[in-house]
Amino acid sequence: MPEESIDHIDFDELNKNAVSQPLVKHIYTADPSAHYFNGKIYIYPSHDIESDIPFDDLGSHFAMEDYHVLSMDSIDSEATDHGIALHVDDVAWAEKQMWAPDAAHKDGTYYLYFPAKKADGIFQIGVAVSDSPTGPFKAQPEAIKGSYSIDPAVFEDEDGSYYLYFGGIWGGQLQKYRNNTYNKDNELPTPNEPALLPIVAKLTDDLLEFAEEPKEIQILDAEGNLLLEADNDRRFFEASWMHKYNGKYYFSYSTGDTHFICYAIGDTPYGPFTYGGRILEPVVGWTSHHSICAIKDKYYLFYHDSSLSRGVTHLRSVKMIEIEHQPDGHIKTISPYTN
Ligand code: FUB
Repeated sequence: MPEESIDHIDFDELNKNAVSQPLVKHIYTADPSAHYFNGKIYIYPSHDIESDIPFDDLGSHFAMEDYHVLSMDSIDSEATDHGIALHVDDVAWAEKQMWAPDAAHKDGTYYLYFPAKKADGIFQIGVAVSDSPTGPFKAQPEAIKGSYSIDPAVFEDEDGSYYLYFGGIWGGQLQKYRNNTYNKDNELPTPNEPALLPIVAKLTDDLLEFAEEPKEIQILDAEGNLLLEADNDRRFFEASWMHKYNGKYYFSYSTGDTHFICYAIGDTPYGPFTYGGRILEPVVGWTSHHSICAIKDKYYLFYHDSSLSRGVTHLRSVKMIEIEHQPDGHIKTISPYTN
């Protein structure tokens, strides 16, 4: 939701009408990546903090330094905060801005994927390992080779393959890359060119490296054309997520400056994906970022908003709500403040 509209919000009324409430209130949390590991819900969010860094379009005021893992015994239980799972000071290659993370589980080991800026100001994605889903996690000494930009989301397919989706424009720096190569002079495409696309790479068996060159995944309109840069209501901005439903692959993402969480449907983890619609209308705060997690036979959207901080865009709170796949495969759109 654009910041200029926040002055007019009656937060007491808005919170009363919200379809869900923050899962924790003692710290600010955002970008929730939720997983159902061994019969329990684990949420891997960003840990938002106050910062005196001036606001800019690159998100410099999102100055997060560590990660906390939350867990819930069931969808109705209180969320438990397990404390610091990883701090930027313990990541040799990273300097600042511990943005949206995700996690995976394989053979009793847990992997935390996270983006951070190096001393040269460039984002890369790292991985840290633990034998517990709540950490503490030990970071690999270097970032994942060939990784770049932000918002890693890991997807375990039914055949045991793991894929890492990533990328985000503006502060996420994706516009600086073409064919996996950085050039500081690269910018966004012009309005009538195809929009930049999210990136995916299959992971190696140890889940620590890319098993292949990262590639773009295509998001197409109903006519089979790539979405254009000017199509701000539908084109990819950041916050990749993948879930599978009824044999189809659902790639979901944020449209950033238009504040929608949208999805596109495909037949393989690599796509192509055809735009399907909106999952979530704009929330309070500039950013919108989510995950979708199957818990027993239902699907839940984990998302965030800035209602607890009364509109401070970098002080967000994670929430959850059930979503519904309709018989034709489309997902019913959620309006976050219409309870
Ligand atoms: O939390 C920092 C950034 O804001 C995330 O990486 C983006 O997806 C947006 O939510």
